Amino acid sequence: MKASYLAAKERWARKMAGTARPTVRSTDRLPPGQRLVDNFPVLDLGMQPEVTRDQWRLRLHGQVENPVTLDWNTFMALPTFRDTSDFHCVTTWSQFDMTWEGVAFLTLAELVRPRPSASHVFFRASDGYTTNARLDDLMDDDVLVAHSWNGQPLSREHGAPARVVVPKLYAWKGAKWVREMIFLDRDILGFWELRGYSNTADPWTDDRFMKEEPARVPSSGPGQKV
Ligand SMILES: Nc1nc2c(c(=O)[nH]1)N[C@H]1C(S)=C(S)[C@@H](COP(=O)(O)O)O[C@H]1N2
Ligand SMILES: [Mo]
Repeated sequence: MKASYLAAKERWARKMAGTARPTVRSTDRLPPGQRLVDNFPVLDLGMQPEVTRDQWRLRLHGQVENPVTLDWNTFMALPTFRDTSDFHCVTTWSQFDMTWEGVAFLTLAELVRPRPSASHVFFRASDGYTTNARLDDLMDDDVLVAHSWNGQPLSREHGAPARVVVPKLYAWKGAKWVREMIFLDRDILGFWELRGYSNTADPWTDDRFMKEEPARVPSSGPGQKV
């Protein structure tokens, strides 16, 4: 097991025990090119699917030992994780101290047990949106599938009933209305990653756009086929 993973897991365990301080990623809390806002803008593809808790399913599969499909009750029966983190959108707004509640990615990973071959995760959402991330970036103490924001259940426009939050990456890496996570042994680009946004999406290095040649956009449907 990687040392970085063990360190993340230890930080997370301290959060679960209620003895941790919020993660500090930089002395300058506002990443380059960002401005602080105190509202919570809505960004989507022009539609906000209505997904009830009864309809909602989260399917985790691919390069894992134990693929699962969680319904709302099974999801809510997993250990609750509450965490406060900063949120950075590539369109240059950031908001500090967002408190999310849900299930830690580390808990979901423990449940499905990624195979050694798993290196990336591809996310699908109910509005057709897709995004992708490296498993190493997800196996961290502040990544979760959230059902609540600042003490209230997520509203429809912010991804109800549940969304992914990956605070250390630009916010497009967190799928609202998430319904599927596919563990892969390779990287497959998601919606914005195919449309010229950076695949690594690191706010601290102003890593907004693809530096190489823009990826080819497929003519039909968002994202690539998996
Ligand atoms: N399903 C889905 N998830 C999504 C998006 C989307 O269009 N569809 N937009 C992304 C982008 S670009 C951002 S900045 C954040 C915005 O979350 P918010 O609308 O709650 O602020 O959601 C991300 N997750
Ligand atoms: Mo965004």
